[in-house]
Amino acid sequence: MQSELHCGRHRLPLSRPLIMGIINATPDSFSGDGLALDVGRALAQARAFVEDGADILDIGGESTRPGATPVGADEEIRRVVPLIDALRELGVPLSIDSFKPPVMRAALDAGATLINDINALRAPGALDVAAASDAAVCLMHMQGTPQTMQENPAYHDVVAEVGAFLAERCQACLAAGIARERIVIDPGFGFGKTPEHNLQLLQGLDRLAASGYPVLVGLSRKSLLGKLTGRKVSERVAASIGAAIAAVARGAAIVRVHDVAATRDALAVWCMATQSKP
Ligand code: HH2
Repeated sequence: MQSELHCGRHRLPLSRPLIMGIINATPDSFSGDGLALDVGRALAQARAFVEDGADILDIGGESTRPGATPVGADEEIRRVVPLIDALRELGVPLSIDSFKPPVMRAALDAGATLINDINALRAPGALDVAAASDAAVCLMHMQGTPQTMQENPAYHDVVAEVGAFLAERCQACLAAGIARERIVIDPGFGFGKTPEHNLQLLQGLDRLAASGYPVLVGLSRKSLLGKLTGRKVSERVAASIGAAIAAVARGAAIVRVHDVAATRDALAVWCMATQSKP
């Protein structure tokens, strides 16, 4: 297991769970937290996230919820670059949540130091953009595309298949010259998975963590939690915190969340009780 994640000039310790706060520069994100193009509101939210203990801010300009309307690269750049420009002064690593190479490149030029790609750098040119930078990369598993992924997801052994896919993508990154210390993996909860697949992945997370790569988990407010609790998106904070704790207990290194303060408090208690470093 590596001790640090290299994100451009940043070195993030992996001795304690890290919190990635979600900033959605979108009008249509599934959780209803989208800030559209309001840079002022996004900056206020980002500042609050950092004060509340976010280690990374993840900026997205396109919703990837099932069936979302695709957004062109130019529009995505128009949404995220002004935000990255404004958030750079906060001093925390900024992550670009995009699968499009032109968006990745524009975000890196503006100061992002992590590429969070739900497509695991499979788009033509994506690996080259990442390799030409010193940014970290988050490689996520997805079966299908956001438009079709929830139609009929199928696996023989979801943990083994997701693990094999991520291992192949890590190898592709290493072969392209991306150092191990820059790589994060993510099973992609809700991306081409039934609730049962998501549960199996959560229960089998330690098998993915055994690869030695830091594992990022994004379960915050997702439909699995709605299925388990019967609650609508706006009422899933407690379930999201439970999911973050469960993920960290199973080996997750980074949790991607909408509710930074509550997650931080819960993780602080969990870390103390398990004697992880604060
Ligand atoms: N989930 C979402 C978006 N990006 N990236 C990673 N690495 N892992 C995830 O689980 C993940 C992700 C979906 O959540 P959100 O951004 O809140 O919603 P939307 O895509 O509707 O904006």
